[in-house]
Amino acid sequence: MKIVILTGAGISAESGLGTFRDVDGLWTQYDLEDVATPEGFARNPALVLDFYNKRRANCLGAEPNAAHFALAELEAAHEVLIVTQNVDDLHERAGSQNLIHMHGELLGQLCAACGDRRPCAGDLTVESACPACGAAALRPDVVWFGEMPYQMDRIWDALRDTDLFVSIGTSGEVYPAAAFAQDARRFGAETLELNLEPSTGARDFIDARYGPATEIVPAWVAEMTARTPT
Ligand code: BJW
Repeated sequence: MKIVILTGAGISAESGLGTFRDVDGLWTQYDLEDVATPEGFARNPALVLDFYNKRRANCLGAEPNAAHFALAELEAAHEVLIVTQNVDDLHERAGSQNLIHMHGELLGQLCAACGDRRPCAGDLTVESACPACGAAALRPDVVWFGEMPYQMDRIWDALRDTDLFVSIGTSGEVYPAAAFAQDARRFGAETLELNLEPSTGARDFIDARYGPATEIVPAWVAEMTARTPT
């Protein structure tokens, strides 16, 4: 079976990485206009680089959880594409192979002057020079509000072609990901939401299961693996 899985911050919450919009989420501590927009970066690059340096350190200290590992195992039984909004690397560390980081990666750097993209060697500062062009214009390789998410053509092709679309641990507040369930349904796919609680877009899903990702994702994967013809 072809399965497209959208993941959000909720799948990494039990690994100790904060979500954005929950009661103790990042957007209750920081103004998203300041740290997650190109305009905020232009106003105060040091603040934004510091925000992402701390997030990168948290990410490096975190471990994949049972939900990440279960999704990696699902690849052995089905044709799986994970589209993650998360900028952490927990899916790849759990072993997932077929993965798109639509909002970029914390461990990547992007030169705002020449567009060079590569893994970052450590903390970024306003003095950090681009290895390709020398400009002191490095930023994290993440997608901020008003910017185009990565690999959208590949994602829409997969949504058109999938049998099942599953959304895990995302609030459904941020587009274009928030429209993927509707898109997939229009193209004829089954849709399933796995979340701690119903998301903003819960009505777009045919089926839903609610609970912590480390419990409901492995349980769902076990069912899907058992359904595979031997
Ligand atoms: C658990 C759990 C547990 C907790 N187990 N579950 C007006 C209308 C419509 C759209 C727009 C509009 N004005 C502007 C826009 C577009 C804008 C947008 O969507 N704005 C909204 C605020 C309205 N979008 C954009 O600008 C995007 N680009 C774009 O649209 O380009 C044009 C385009 C046009 C046409 C096609 C394609 C493109 C870019 C969006 C970039 C988002 N960037 C961020 C930051 C990335 C870097 C970083 O990490 O810092 O991405 S914002 C932030 O939100 C981050 C996340 O990926 C994203 C989504 O958050 P997520 O993952 O859903 O987290 P939460 O916290 O919201 O939810 C957590 C969920 O987990 C909850 O549901 C919990 O219940 C659950 N949970 N614990 C299971 N243990």
